[in-house]
Amino acid sequence: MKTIKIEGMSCNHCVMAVTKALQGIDGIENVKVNLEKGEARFDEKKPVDPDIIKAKIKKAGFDVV
Ligand SMILES: [Cu+2]
Repeated sequence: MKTIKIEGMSCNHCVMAVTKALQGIDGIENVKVNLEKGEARFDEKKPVDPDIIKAKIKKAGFDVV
């Protein structure tokens, strides 16, 4: 399980957007986004480039910190 910190989430709509963005990345599964903690947890079934994750999150309108 991997954990990343995400900035800019303020409601469940944001949580859904981040969840979808992460689920759309090849190799990532079991995505769980925590609004209160401002973080996302997921499993990598194969190594995923952190830059790809950052780019996807950014495209959804949020920042990985
Ligand atoms: Cu929101």
